[in-house]
Amino acid sequence: MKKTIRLIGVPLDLGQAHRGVDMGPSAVRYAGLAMRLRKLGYEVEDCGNLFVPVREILEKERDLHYLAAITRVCKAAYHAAREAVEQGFIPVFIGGDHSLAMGTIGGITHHEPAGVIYIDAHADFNTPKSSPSGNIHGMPLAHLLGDGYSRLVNVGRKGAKLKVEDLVLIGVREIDPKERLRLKEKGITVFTMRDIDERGMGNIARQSLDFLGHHERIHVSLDADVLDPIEVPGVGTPSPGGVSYREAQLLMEIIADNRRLCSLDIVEINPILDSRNHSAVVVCELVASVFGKSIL
Ligand code: 6HN
Ligand code: MN
Ligand code: MN
Ligand code: MN
Repeated sequence: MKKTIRLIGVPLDLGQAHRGVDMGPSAVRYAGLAMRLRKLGYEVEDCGNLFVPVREILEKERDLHYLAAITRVCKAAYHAAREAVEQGFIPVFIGGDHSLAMGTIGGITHHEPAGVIYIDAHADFNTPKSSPSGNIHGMPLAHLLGDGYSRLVNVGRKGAKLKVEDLVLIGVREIDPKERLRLKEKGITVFTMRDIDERGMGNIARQSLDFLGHHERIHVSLDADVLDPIEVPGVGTPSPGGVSYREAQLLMEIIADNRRLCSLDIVEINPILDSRNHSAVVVCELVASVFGKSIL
């Protein structure tokens, strides 16, 4: 018996500057994610969306980068993740911007540690001090490792949720100057686009899974902007020179074969910047692959 997948929408757009990522959950549902997964033999339960306040009513929080509201949403995501794990579900969080990962990854690791494969054009390793933008979606990994706003570091439970050896980044090609220093100082494992170009996605995928070999459970956090914006234009922070659709498929297939996936975030899809919901459709195909779709 395959486990049941639980879909949880998180229409959060407060971690960055553009409206539209809050529509990610609708775009992904409209692209047919639940049906796609049922066809693979899973039971799928859609829990609807977590509550996220609309940006227009938070005018006063803008200069504070919506810290209080993001903290509340991350707390709700933490509890949803924790509960899904306790009840034996595989939670799939549909964002929303990447700040939600501070909640989901915290909740997934509430009882037991897990390995995290973070797939993103960006390193999301800024602190409020190192960030040139102040946007909180550029900061989730820093907070998960214990640095940044104390409120966000302590979401769900006190302190860091991940250790350096629990995390690999794949697909990175855009890092801010102080963020780069922080990554090096902490010794974070980063596979950049150059690594993928030189050694091929297959090797990078297998090395990442080996690096996390001490974990029984793997959480995947998939930022749609890792894909090349020519193929996936519907993202708020596009970065040229990204992963091709085929490379992303291979990565998903290798993760699926490895059979340790316990939970997933899909984030940063912005249907306003897309055409005909293409980006959400592409991401749904990748999700199907990470859940075991095979060509033959
Ligand atoms: N994302 N490094 C930039 C910043 O503003 O901190 C971009 C972050 C993008 C974050 O795409 O999830
Ligand atoms: Mn990201
Ligand atoms: Mn990104
Ligand atoms: Mn600021």
